Amino acid sequence: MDVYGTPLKPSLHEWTDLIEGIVETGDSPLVGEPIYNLNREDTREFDAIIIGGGAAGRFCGAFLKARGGRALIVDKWPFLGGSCPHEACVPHHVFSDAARELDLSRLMAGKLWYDKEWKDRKVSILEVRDLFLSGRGLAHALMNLQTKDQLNVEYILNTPAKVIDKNTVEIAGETFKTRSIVLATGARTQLPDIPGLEQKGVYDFATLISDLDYEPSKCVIIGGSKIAIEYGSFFNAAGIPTTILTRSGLMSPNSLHHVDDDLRDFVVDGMKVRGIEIIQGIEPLEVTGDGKQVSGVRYRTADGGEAFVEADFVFIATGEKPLSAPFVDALGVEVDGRGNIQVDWTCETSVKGVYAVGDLIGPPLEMFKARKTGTVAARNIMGEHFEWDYTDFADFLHSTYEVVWMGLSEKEARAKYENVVIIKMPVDGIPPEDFALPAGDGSMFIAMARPELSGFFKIVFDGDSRKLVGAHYVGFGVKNAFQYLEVLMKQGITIDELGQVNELFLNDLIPQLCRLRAGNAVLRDL
Ligand code: FAD
Ligand code: COM
Repeated sequence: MDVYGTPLKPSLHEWTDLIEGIVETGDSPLVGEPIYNLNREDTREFDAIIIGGGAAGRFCGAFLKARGGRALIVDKWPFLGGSCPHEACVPHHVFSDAARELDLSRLMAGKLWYDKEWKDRKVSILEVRDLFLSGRGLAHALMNLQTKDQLNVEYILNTPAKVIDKNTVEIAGETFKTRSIVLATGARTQLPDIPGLEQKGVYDFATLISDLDYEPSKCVIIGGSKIAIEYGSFFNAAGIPTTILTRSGLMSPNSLHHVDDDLRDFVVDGMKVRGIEIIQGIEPLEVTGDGKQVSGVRYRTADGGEAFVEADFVFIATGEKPLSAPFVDALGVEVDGRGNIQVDWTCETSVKGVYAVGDLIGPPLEMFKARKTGTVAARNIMGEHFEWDYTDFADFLHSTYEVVWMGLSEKEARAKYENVVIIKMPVDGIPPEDFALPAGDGSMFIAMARPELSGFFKIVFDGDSRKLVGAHYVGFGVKNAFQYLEVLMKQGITIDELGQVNELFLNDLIPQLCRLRAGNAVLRDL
């Protein structure tokens, strides 16, 4: 199918039908047919052919085009945007919104207009999944429409690309020449090496969306990743008894950096309060079952014994592995022990003129890194020398709360600075059930009904320079604030400057508490 050169054609809704015909129903004549948005009259060589049109590849193509270059994005799916709108971040946020609503309903059961039945009610996770599916087509369509009609980037979809050499790519039997190649094929779930995974009842984030066809009644999660916490919190909030089996501790330094101990305790204790069973230090041995349907998980316990937990739903959240093998074979690009393609800070691989971006180059597997590495590769391909170090960044996850952190944990700050000053809520020494703070925006019901669950707040200063060096928050609605606060922190913002910020919500704790202390010539904890 050729869609090039007809502005706003397909329309948004035509794109939706076209994509859904291929992805959802599989009854479209376009199944297996490439979709060409390609200017065949343009005889210029491509500056880059981008293999994979997810966040990393799409942003690479858009930036390169904006810099005056010619980019061609190729994706095996019939839409751009990749895993984020299809099966990863977007459903994750739908599920986390559901978890938050459900948690509030349970905490408020019998109060105000919340039925007292909410306490024990089970809800359908299929319905939440289907709500996501009902909106997904438009998100896919928007990606295709925006990239074609607003960003004017050429692409070929619904067909895989095969790299022949560093200047040649084969797409649907046709050979295309290019000055450089950008690899952006992302990552998939790394399945543990244990028997029983082929049985019905074993899912990951992707097959949960594509395959789940029953309402689980008992869930076991294998793994301790962010996804384990996020999806586990959702399943549990939906009323499915949930057990998390994890090798290392949840939110451990192995998987996440800069996590403050008090913040971790608040999150993990909060999950336990809500009934999630968390078993740490285990080794999964087998997903049991009759060969057709799972019955549970057998695992080695931390003390070397064996144990079994029953389940009709096993969710794998053991991390992801990059889809790099074809490029090692075709180009000989260097990878690390996990298969992550090795790049320098310009995103160039060990093969000159070949770049790699997004999840394919390893952690952090986050949208900001995917999109920005795409633009980093584009800048360098277009002649600008541009380096970006993405190893330090503000981070977040969801439990039934939004959990956000940046900069140094208290422990890290104490190791680095002599005079560390901490401002935090709740206050040490007062029982949390007597202390309805932080009571951030969106937590007011919880603060009044269950003060001890209202949230957690800590900011960390170097008392000598008065500079902010870390911030940690559990509550709602702070991701936005922290993404800008991180920039200010990196620029060296002080407690005095933070105290000058005008708060829009009365309990925005950073400005008000900084203001209360900023008058002190010698800073003190609060
Ligand atoms: P992808 O989006 O996976 O894109 C790769 C593309 O390559 C795909 O479109 C695929 O079809 C294509 N492809 C593969 N092989 C070929 C081939 N041979 N030829 C052509 N095309 C090919 N990050 C956040 O920042 N916030 C979140 O809330 C968040 N939630 C997440 C929730 C889940 C459950 C998961 C799994 C991840 C989440 N992430 C989140 C991470 C985020 O989704 C990824 O970091 C991001 O999508 C990676 O983008 P990418 O372009 O590298 O890869
Ligand atoms: C967003 C996908 S869901 S992309 O980053 O805009 O391509």
